[in-house]
Parts: sequence; structure tokens; C-alpha cells
Amino acid sequence: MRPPTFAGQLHDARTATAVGRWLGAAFAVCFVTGLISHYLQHPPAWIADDLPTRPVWGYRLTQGLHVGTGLAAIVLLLAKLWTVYPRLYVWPPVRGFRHALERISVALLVASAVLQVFTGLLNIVQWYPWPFGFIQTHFALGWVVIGSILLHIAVKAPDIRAHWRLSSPATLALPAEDATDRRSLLLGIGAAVGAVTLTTVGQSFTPLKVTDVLGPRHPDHGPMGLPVNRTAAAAGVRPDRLRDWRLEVRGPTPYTLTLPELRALPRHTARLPIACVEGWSQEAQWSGVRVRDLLARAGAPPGAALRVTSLEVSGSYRVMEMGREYAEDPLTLLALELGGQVLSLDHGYPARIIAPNRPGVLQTKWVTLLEVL
Ligand SMILES: Nc1nc2c(c(=O)[nH]1)N[C@H]1C(S)=C(S)[C@@H](COP(=O)(O)O)O[C@H]1N2
Ligand SMILES: [Mo]
Repeated sequence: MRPPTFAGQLHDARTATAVGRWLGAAFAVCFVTGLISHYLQHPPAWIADDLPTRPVWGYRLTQGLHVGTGLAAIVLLLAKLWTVYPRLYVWPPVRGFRHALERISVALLVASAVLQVFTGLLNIVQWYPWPFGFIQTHFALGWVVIGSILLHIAVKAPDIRAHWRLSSPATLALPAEDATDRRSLLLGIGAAVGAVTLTTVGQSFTPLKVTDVLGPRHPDHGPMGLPVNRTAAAAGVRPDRLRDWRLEVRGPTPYTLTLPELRALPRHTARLPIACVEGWSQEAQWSGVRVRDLLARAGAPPGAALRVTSLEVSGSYRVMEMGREYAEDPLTLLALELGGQVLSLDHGYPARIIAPNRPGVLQTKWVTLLEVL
């Protein structure tokens, strides 16, 4: 078999370097913000009590960046694969041990990066056409991707260095007429990244919400002007199950409150965002009872952590644990109202948690039990 020849001139090291550094930057931001997200949502025991509750919009920013750079990486990855795909036809396919290792590392990088960005994309539209759990796989694969990128950079360092600058001798040695085509290609890729970003970033960056036409969520669309990730119906929370709702608080001096009793307690108001791990976020005004007041009334010792249980029948977010920093924070509320109105059933009526700088999945709705830990 004879390898095909390629008429296109832009499958060279200069183009690969130019696209590769944007892709590398996108993956780097995506990886770091992904780690932040993971450790806020699943903190190891030794940091669970010391997570930062400020800035209140911290998770909103990092998760917006995570999904934004992940979407940009899809475009950049496709462009980069187009640039380098003629290498698939290199003949002979393996020239020796070192070359074989290099090709295996590229195969690992391509496979893990493609799988990572596309499963991430399907996750933000909540479509899971695979048998494995998304969160653990996405987390593990993140390490594989970042490791294989570092390996790739190390292996390609001489090429990258030689083509880093337009004025590098190796770049100047390339045919001059390609420079114009390359500029057009890079402009096209930039325009595509810009278009993807502009049409989706408004789902968390609300100043651009008017251009959010392709984001899975619009920050204003939903009951009470706020999106809903999982409705009461989807969570199996039926209105008739709420008729004799009570808040039970377990601690050294346990107690139970009816809804009128809970409503009679001192109220506080906080402007805090809900920032979903799937990328959308929106700020809102919440009012309710401070969690730390509820814990103090149960005789909780200072610095106690908390377990919160929803009356949702089943689901991964039925039970949530909250470390000391959140439990003590004056902005952490058992919210009863949103925007001055009683919570709707989909937003967690009669009571839901809202805490600063926390992933949306931990803002438990339909709360019925608090346990001092
Ligand atoms: N009990 C319970 N609480 C929950 C969820 C859930 O599935 N069950 N979903 C969470 C998720 S993923 C998000 S993003 C927020 C969204 O809150 P909202 O629907 O009021 O906007 O609720 C959180 N609280
Ligand atoms: Mo979410």
C-alpha cells in the first residue's frame, strides 16, 4: 500500500504549534477549574471543613470557565487533528522503539482528549448514552489527558521551540505563500472559537445572556426567573407528600419545626448564585433562616459539620454533607423564599439550602432533615 500524498500545505509544524498552544491553554484552564470543581463537590475528609466560602461567586467563575474552555477546546481539537492527520499515513508506520512509543503517546492523547471533550459536551445537555458513571470517568480521564499533553509537549519540545515564533528560522524557511493561507486558517479557527463562545458563554456570564442561543440553559428561563436542573416531578417529590412536612434537626438537643414555626424564626437575605456543574449559573436573592442559627438551637458545638437530607425519594443529591466553613457562614441559609416570593416546588419548596461558593448540586432542595455531625 502506498501512502496518499497531501496537496494541502498547512499540515506543518508551524500550524500545529500555533493551534497547539491555544489548545494547550484551553486544556490547562479546563483542567485546573475541573480540579477545583471536583474538590468542592467531593472534598477529601482533610479539607472538607476548610473549603473557602469567598468569593461567593468563585465557583460560578471557575465552572463558567471550565465549560467555556471545554467547548472552545472542541473546536481547537478538531482544528489540530485536521492539521496533523496526514501523520496517520506516515510510512513505515513504525521506525523503531522510540518512534513506536511516541506514536502510542499521541494515540493516547488523541483518544483521551476526544473522549473527554465529547462526553463533557453530552453531559452539559444531560445525555448519558454510556454505561459508566460520568463524574468519576471525567475526573480520571482529565488526569490522563493532562498527563499525555505534558508528555506530548516534552516529546515535541524541539519542534515547538523551532516554530514558536513567526520569526523563528524554521518558520521563515517554510514557503512564503503558505504564511497567507496559514493566517486565514488561524483566523477561521479563531472565528469558530469566538462563535462557539459567544453563543454559549451567556449561560453563566449574564452580561452576554442575549447571545446565549446555543447554551443548554438560559440564565433567566425557568420558574421564578431561574433555571431548574431537576424538577420536583423528576425527583419524585409530589405535592401530597409535603402536606405534613416537618423540619427535623438532630443534634445534642434535637427538635422539629412545622413550616409556620420555621417561618417565624429570624430571617436573613442573601444575594447568591446557583452555579450548576453543567455550566449555567444565575444570581438570585434568597431569604430564609441561617443554617448556623438552626444548628445552634440544636446545641451543636462550634465548628460542627452538617448532613442535609432531602425528602426526594431517590437520587444522587438526596443527601449532602456540609463542612464547617459553610455551616458557620452567615450567608448559608435554609432558604424559604426566592426573589421575595415563596419558593416554587421546582426550586425546593418548602425549604432548600443555599450557600456561597458551592456547586449547584450541593444546594439541596426539599430539605426535611438536618443532622449535626
Ligand atoms: N434534592 C435535590 N436537590 C437538588 C438537586 C436534586 O436533584 N435533588 N439538583 C441540584 C442541582 S444539580 C442544581 S444545579 C440546583 C439547581 O437549583 P434550582 O433547580 O432551584 O435552580 O439544585 C440542586 N439541588
Ligand atoms: Mo446542577
